[in-house]
Amino acid sequence: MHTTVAIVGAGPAGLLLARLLHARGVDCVVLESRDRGHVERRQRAGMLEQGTVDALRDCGAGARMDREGLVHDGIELRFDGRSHRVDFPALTGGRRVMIYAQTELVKDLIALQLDSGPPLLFEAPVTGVTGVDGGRPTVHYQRNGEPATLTCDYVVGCDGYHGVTRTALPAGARHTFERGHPYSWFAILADVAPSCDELVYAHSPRGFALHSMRSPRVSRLYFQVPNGTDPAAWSDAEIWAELAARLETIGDWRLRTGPITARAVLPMRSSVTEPMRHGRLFLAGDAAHIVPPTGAKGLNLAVADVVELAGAFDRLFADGSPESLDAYSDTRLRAVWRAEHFSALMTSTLHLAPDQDPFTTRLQLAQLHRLADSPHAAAELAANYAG
Ligand code: RFL
Ligand code: PHB
Repeated sequence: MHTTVAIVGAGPAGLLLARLLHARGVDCVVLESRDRGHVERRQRAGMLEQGTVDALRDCGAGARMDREGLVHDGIELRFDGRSHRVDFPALTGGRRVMIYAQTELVKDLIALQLDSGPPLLFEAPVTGVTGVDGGRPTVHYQRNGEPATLTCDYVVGCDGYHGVTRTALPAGARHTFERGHPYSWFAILADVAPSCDELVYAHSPRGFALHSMRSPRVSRLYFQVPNGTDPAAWSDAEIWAELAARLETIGDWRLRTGPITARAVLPMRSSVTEPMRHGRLFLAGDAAHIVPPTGAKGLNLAVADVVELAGAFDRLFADGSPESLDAYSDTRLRAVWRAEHFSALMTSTLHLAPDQDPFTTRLQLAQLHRLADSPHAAAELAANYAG
């Protein structure tokens, strides 16, 4: 088999890139290691920036998102007995965000792809990529347990943090910058109407909590826990009590509770691999960078990478200009590091480290009061969050 662009991984980055290339008449093939059901059920992100929403609409994948997604105009910060709303449209000249689950976005993109898109092969794990320094790279993968190959002009690694394409960058040409965090997120999905209209980010003496949602009937909540926490060790009642203790810190606001349908403990990681290109191999999304979820940037960065890449391929194939493709890594790394900076700031402002001293807690509260009292500081947060 031969194609122009081989895409490794059918997460949001790989699926959207395939759509964008297909719309521009560029031939591609997507290889995904897992089966369709697994990819469609993986619970992950939920907050889409305006730019992500626009990209999905532009490629014809926005119809269900526009019907079922929840448009939000702000977030609430809760700290020190105080509540402060950050109003995105007012602070950013009209930008808004959309709550629409990554699972649903992935289902929409897969349906489009199988209906009218270029080939998408499930259960086709890629084992390696060779020849990216030469003119014709080869992607090695497994099909029904047998080795198979796909030759191509370019390879795009959209295979996430645990993928294999990153290792095709020679060790001497690749640098990965990484930081761990001393806490994880306990994540739950619950069949209960959200207790708030917009997302609530809470700094509390017991640690961070976030109230998000998936629909008018399904809530998504997170709270920080020590690394290594076993999600099965908490009863449903204990989970709700902990969330209530962290979120019910203002007035008579009460947390609604209901049946918990999914739970997981997610370790947090910050990681950037440079460069995002080597020869004919490009990296996009989590394959190149991971951010802690506090700033809700992971999925949005993955989408922005492939929008940039699709435009750059278009300029190469349509009028022979390689400049945008050559600039891809530098262009995206600047945006990636800005997002790492924002995510690190949100994370360190809202979470309590295991051995945190009271001075640091006072500094966090000073930062949060400043966000609430200074329109300038709030505008900076809004611009970063809404994208
Ligand atoms: P994905 O979604 O990880 O997709 C990568 C795809 O590549 C496949 N793959 C391979 N395919 C073929 N051959 C191989 N050798 C392969 N190895 C892997 C995988 O099966 C998969 O289908 O990366 P992508 O497309 O870059 O999308 C990025 C987003 O998924 C990610 O940034 C966000 O979901 C991050 N993230 C969150 N971000 C938020 O903004 N808010 C969240 O609440 C949030 N929760 C999460 C998350 C990421 C998580 N991971 C990666 C563990 C929760 C989790 C659990
Ligand atoms: C989510 O809805 O899953 C979500 C929202 C905002 C975040 C992280 C996760 O910062």
